[in-house]
Amino acid sequence: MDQPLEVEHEDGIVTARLNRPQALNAISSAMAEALCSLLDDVAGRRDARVLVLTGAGERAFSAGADLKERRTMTPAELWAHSRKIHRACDLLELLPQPVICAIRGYCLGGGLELALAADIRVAAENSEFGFPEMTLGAFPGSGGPVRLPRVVGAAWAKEILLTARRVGALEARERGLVHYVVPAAEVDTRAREIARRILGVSPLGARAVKQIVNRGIAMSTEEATALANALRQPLEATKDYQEGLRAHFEKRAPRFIGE
Ligand code: CO8
Repeated sequence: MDQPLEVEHEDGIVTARLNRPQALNAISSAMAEALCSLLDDVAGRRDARVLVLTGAGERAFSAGADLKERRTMTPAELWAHSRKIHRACDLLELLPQPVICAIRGYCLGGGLELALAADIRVAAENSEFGFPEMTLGAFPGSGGPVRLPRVVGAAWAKEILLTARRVGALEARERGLVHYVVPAAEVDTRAREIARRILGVSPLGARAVKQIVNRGIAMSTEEATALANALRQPLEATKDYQEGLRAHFEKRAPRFIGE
């Protein structure tokens, strides 16, 4: 039987592919579970430098929580399923390594919540984004109303949430919801190009800067500066810092080891 999540490790890049294309990669309990255990594993791996999250097929990154499975659930099971998707989103955001989300087609509900928890989003021209939850009697429960305004600002976030309308790729880029819009056939290539650039920077620096941006945005300037200093100072005592300086003067690419 096909796995709900396909995973490949190659040269420091972990690719995780939501793999239920016949159901537009709807997030089943099994998929959410698999994603959580992968993220728990990747968080502790030094050989994993970047995660690329994508969806199988051309039609969808993910059309959100698996509504067919949810139809048969008791209220307790529904909440457990929602919590699991929320946990996957939180683990993505908190993952020490940078996360790139490669999106083709529908990116709705829980799918958009996963994408919002990533650091960089590359979208195909055919992508469509939205939160249909408001039409389902609830609201996005995995961090959508918290993360969306932090990415695009409160005014636009409210309009998208309150109207539940679907947004095309170009509008998404204009609003800063996605970083790049490219033809569908080029989405994976662009995501890998970005991943390879990240492989070229200091791994310890990348982890630290992700933390500062994620946590600093909710802090006062003073607190965020103190956090930046606390994370920055130890880097100067690392082998990678010496290697970076050496490589600069030797006019070559640095060979970082994450120490
Ligand atoms: N769950 C399960 N199966 C799905 C889902 C889904 N979310 N989305 C699509 N599918 C399945 C369809 O049932 C269909 O399967 P089948 O061929 O076996 O009937 C197949 O994927 C293809 O879908 P469609 O035939 O519907 O394709 P269309 O191109 O006609 O439409 C749409 C595409 C517009 C994306 C449409 O499928 C759709 O509206 N899907 C549901 C989108 C949605 O509402 N997602 C949000 C879910 S809620 C969520 O993610 C938050 C967590 C839960 C909170 C719940 C609050 C009540």
